[in-house]
Amino acid sequence: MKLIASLTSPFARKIRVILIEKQLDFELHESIPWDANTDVVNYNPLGKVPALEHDGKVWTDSAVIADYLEILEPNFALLPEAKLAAIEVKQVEALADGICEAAIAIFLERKRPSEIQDGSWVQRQQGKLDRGLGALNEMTQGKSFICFDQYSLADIAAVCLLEWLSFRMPEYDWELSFQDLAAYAKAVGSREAFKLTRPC
Ligand SMILES: N[C@@H](CCC(=O)N[C@@H](CS)C(=O)NCC(=O)O)C(=O)O
Repeated sequence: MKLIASLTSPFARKIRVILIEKQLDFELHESIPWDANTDVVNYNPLGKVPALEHDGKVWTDSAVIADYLEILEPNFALLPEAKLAAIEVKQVEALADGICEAAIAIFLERKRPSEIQDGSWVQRQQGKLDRGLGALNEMTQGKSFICFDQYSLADIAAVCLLEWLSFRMPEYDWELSFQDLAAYAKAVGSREAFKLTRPC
């Protein structure tokens, strides 16, 4: 099994955490999608990481890959068996991924020369970020895990997002504004799978 990933991608990190939690062996094929000589397009026509090659097929998009791995290795389940409960977990994953996309859009916009940056675009994305973290903060108040008192894909997606924010947008002090979320993320982030994949 080959994972095509960059070491700083929060979406690719979700998959690295899942592979470690499920004790699945994999070869890490590092590829940075923004590099001129990237080979990511050989695996994903969208030119995005992560992609997972296994058994002659290539799976793309972290949510799809997460579903695939859940079927491939049901041990150490990251989704509840009941279908509706599983959708609840996937809903939180979609929220975390959506917040991440908004944050990355801001990060990329800020890399452009300041005179051509679009302030109203950044503001729109910032709204998604603030409201999204507010929602996650409510979901984690006084809780160890987001869904059903159980570690799940929802927690993996949320913590990969939150740690990416601390890594790439340190000026956005989300830990101060969302203290329940910060305490939750610190606890979940102490798991070995997060320590082994933390971007530095
Ligand atoms: N929805 C996708 C998002 C993946 C994504 O945006 N990955 C970024 C790296 S963090 C990427 O490869 N960007 C390259 C590009 O957009 O061209 C997923 O969950 O896998």
